[in-house]
Amino acid sequence: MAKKKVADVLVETLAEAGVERIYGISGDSLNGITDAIRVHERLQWVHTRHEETAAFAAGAEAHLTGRLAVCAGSCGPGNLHLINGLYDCHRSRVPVLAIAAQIPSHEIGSNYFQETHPEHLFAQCSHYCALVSQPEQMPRVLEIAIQTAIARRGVAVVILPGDVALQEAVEQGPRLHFPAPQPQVRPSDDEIDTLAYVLNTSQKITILAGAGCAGAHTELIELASKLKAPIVHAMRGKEFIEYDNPFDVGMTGLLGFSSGYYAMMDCDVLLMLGTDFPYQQFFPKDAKIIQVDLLGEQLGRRAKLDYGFVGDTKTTLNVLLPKLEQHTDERHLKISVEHYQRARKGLDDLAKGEPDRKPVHPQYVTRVLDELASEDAVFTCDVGTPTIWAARYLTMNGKRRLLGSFSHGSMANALPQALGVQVSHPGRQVIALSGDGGLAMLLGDMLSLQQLRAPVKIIVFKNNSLAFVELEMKAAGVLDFATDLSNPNFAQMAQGAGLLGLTAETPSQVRPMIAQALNHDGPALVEVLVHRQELSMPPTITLEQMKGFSLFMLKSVLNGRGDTVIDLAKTNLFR
Ligand SMILES: Cc1cc2nc3c(=O)[nH]c(=O)nc-3n(C[C@H](O)[C@H](O)[C@H](O)COP(=O)(O)OP(=O)(O)OC[C@H]3O[C@@H](n4cnc5c(N)ncnc54)[C@H](O)[C@@H]3O)c2cc1C
Ligand SMILES: Cc1ncc(C[n+]2csc(CCOP(=O)(O)OP(=O)(O)O)c2C)c(N)n1
Ligand SMILES: [Mg+2]
Repeated sequence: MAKKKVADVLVETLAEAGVERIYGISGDSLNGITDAIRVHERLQWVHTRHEETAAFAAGAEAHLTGRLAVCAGSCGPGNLHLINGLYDCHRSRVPVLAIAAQIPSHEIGSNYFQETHPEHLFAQCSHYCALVSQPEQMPRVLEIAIQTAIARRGVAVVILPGDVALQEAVEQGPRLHFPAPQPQVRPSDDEIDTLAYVLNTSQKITILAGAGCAGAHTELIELASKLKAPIVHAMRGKEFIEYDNPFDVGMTGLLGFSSGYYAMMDCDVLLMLGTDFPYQQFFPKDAKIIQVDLLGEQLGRRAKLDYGFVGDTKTTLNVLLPKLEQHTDERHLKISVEHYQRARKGLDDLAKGEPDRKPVHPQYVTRVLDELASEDAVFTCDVGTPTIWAARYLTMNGKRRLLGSFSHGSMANALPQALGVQVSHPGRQVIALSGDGGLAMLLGDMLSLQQLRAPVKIIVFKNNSLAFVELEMKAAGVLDFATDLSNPNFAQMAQGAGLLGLTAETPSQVRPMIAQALNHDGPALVEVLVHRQELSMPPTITLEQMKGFSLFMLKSVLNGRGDTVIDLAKTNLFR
């Protein structure tokens, strides 16, 4: 029998770790690996058109499954292209392994053709990055990378020169055979007693919950019920917190609801659970703040704390709940929930389509999509105004999922993330809410949908501009410039690439066309000609107030129309 090569051991080790596919683009330095995949019975090669797409796609797969996903790039420019997508994976704390192929090992250091130094390049977007320079290191280095990506939830990179991949292996297969550890992380008994005491002796408690509450919905609702506390959520928590939740008062932050803002500002105690909500100006100054997070280094990062505890949300709440007394004063909760209902109604009123009134309101498009999408649809939204529409008009239900580039904030994420979700979840309805700028940025991977038979549905918010940036420019008191987009007919381009392509110009076309796309047996794109200045900025704020501030530094929440920024800092908290 032919001796195994290092590349064979790499592929077998990945398969043994539960990896089903590798996203990437082939190249000379990757030949050993792609050839080993070719003959492997289970591992699949997913060919994208840009390595950045491969990294975003792997991150999306990992987000959905919680398990390791893998991408690869050839030496030099091939793996350099992975970087922005990997930053997104790393910031979103999803376990992703990147294989960065390297130039021939004996040329390293000679400024050889395509030479780069991935150890430096990937250092900031990974927890682990190591060069395999000898066969003896494999599979140990790969297994360390896998363990690091999973345990620290982020990116790990293995750098493998093409010639080393083709050398004879020393070890013949994976070294590690043990089930994934399932530790239970929670504060000590004394700390739980302290936490219970503080909560039992406080009134007007608000919970700020984030993505770290995934899997703890029941416990979170029970907690809010015991404390009579409104629950504000941070954006990445939306998919886990908003549904079946009578305590929901919406999101806070610029894209949030005034109700979320007030519930946080007007509390005596703020209890942060599994959140890294980044905007300091939205935290109360006088309230007592308590934070529980799985990672100790997250404590106090965003707001000054009175108490910080390390624990997994579900495990912590399970030991805390029996120690909590039932609160009975419902005033704070009632005021917050009623405020939320008013804010929600204000937004819902904007999501109407008046027949044949052009251009279409993007809120209406998103509302129709929300109504027509399946019970367990997966949505991805581009950074830009699609993030606003997704945050405000997509309804989560515990089965649906919502992904974006929420922590890294990179444009062009929606299509690549949708691709990764669709390839790894073939039966599921996957919908990308794309900006016209975002779609164009990684447009090449529209072609991958047809090639990979991935029936992703793309909804393009065609406003012929970088509209979110226009908004930021208005907020900063500068005239909009450099934001025009002269766009092609995306529907025709889609048709040319083998997708169903449709253009909706009027509100009355929106529903039938989205329905047609969702029912289409294959990839489809609907471009909707939407209002460019849907959120026209804000006559009530003076230039002087704005100057020097980015939109995100303002202590303000965009109201539904965006025609006023509610300057909450100056508003009386009376509701
Ligand atoms: C254009 C744009 C506008 C945005 N505007 C807003 C806005 O207005 N409002 C808003 O909320 N966001 C907004 N965001 C998103 C924002 O940047 C953050 O990504 C988001 O608020 C963070 O959400 P999170 O705290 O739920 O998730 P993360 O930032 O992922 O934080 C999760 C936290 O939970 C911890 N954790 C993980 N697992 C567990 C566990 N099992 N138990 C306990 N802790 C755990 C983690 O260590 C981490 O600290 C915007 C993004 C973009 C791109
Ligand atoms: C890679 C990258 N480049 C630039 C930006 C700055 N930026 C944020 S939103 C945005 C505009 C997005 O335009 P589009 O996709 O058309 O969405 P719109 O806001 O117009 O709906 C830009 C340029 C970014 N976040 N990421
Ligand atoms: Mg645009």
